Amino acid sequence: MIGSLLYPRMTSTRMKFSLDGMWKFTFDRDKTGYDKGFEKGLSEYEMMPVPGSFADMYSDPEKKNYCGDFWYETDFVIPDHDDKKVILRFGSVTHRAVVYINGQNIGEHEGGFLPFALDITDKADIGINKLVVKVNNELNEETLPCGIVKKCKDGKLIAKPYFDFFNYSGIQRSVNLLILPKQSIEDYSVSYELEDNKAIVNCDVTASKSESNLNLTARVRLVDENGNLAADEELDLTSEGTYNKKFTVLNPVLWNVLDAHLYTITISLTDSDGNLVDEYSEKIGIRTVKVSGTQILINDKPVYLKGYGKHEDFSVLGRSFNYSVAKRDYECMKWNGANSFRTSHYPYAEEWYQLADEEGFLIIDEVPAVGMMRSTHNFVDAGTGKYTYFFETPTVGTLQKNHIMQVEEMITRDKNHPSVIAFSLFNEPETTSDQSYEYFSKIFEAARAIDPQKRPLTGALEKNSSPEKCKCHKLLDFISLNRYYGWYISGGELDEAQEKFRDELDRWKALDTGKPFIMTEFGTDTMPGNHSLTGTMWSEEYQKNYYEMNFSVIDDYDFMQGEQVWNFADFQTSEGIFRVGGNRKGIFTRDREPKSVAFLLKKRWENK
Ligand code: BDP
Repeated sequence: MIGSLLYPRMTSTRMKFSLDGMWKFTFDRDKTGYDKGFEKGLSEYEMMPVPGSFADMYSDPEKKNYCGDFWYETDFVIPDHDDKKVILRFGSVTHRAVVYINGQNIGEHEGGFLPFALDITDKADIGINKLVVKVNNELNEETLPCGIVKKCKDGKLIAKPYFDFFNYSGIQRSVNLLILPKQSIEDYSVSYELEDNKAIVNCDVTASKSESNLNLTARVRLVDENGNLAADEELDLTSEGTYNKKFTVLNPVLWNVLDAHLYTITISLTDSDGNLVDEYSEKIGIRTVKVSGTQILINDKPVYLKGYGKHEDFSVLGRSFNYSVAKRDYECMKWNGANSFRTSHYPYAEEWYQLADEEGFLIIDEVPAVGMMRSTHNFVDAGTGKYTYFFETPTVGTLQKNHIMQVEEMITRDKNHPSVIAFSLFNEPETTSDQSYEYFSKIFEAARAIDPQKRPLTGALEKNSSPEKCKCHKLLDFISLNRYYGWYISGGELDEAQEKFRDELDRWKALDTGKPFIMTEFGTDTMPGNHSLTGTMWSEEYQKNYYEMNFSVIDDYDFMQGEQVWNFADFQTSEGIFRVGGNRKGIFTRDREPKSVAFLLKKRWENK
């Protein structure tokens, strides 16, 4: 059961205290933390930033690459709060956490990219409390993202991800203490239908359950950007603690691509005497998303996606959120005319979506279902036809449960963002077996059931998922292709690469799926400053020639409704013979300076 994942906000009824800062921290190589009583407090420690990814703090490779258990500790104060409830909310802890207050286990969470909130009202004291978090960053095939752990002779663990990004870990997003009314707003959702000059808004509200809930009245108010009241409605009680109302907004100012218009929504609960019990406010945007034939429609108008596959990745910060980096990234993306990105390969910090809401950016929101092929070089193996029987494993049922849980958490968290126009439920799994179809049909079913806006669902398919062999493309509302013709396939031979790319797209065309396609990944590793008149691989010229070739193909197929190049910026990966200081497919360097191809994209996207 998912608790409230509402973004932590101050309102007239809610208090929020940040617990971010320097926390005590220690590795637990031999897993003796419990013997040493760490859950009650760390007897040995250094200081570590929260939020932060511990790996990039260190000069010692053993620490940077540490895999296993590690612990954090901080003291925090709960102020006197009358009869309110106290919630501890973690933005994300990678990959799993067990939380202790004053030595007592108060909850656990699996999955490193989504928030969780624990009700600690009866488990903590007014005044000072000790908070300890045991974290584990091991990878396996039963949780997301997938990988394995190699155990060395000396007992040391080494993470072997089945994915191509560094296994950054820790308390990577903010931690907040919330003081909320006993009966509070737990969740709300909005969905829209457009008719001439009006929007029909369907609003659902869930309040925390308690006997007196029946007497509470829920209201929703919408205020536009100029401060004008656009709606003020009482919701109907539909069952204990749940409320609904469909109401009309006349002449709505729609949220649009790169033309964002937001309304402030305020949900309130009042008691039978009219006293305010709880209030929650945030910004939403009125817009619809549909797939119609081979087009993706925003507010019933076709949109062509231009942009990036990204990562949360920056020097020193690792995967932790930072407003300045996010601002810079949006500036870079706007500079070259992008309108969208995919949160490859995991849900990002919530602030990314808030900024996209403000900028009019379109997000394909991806769950961390990456590494569903047994390979530490799946980016290479994806091209070779290698098959690893991933979905034929007995433990796949456990993985599926975790996968569904994360899909539900992601959609619950992100459903009200106008920027989120689709959910991506996987990246590059083996999709050629009946088992994979069975596996994913349940995942898609769960996502369809939970999304109030019934947004399009997709998943990124690798090369082995060909038109002839892929069993899962039927599940997708639009088909996302990751293809590296001219890099992993026919690298350095762009004519041959072009032929192969066209041949594959012809075969998809012949299949007549009737659906839109998006290129969700294509790109070449490129060392900035490496120039070559003959355009050899790894040079900035090769990257340009590669994209020119790919664009010439993409432009010849009407069902192609978008291109998201791989990757926005160079990013950190596990080390290996295929990676030079990480993955170099960035259009920008890791410090966000353009490679030559960025100007090519600018020219193309500003005119497309
Ligand atoms: C694809 C993966 C992506 C990799 C990319 C690459 O989806 O995570 O980083 O290839 O090789 O297979 O650059």
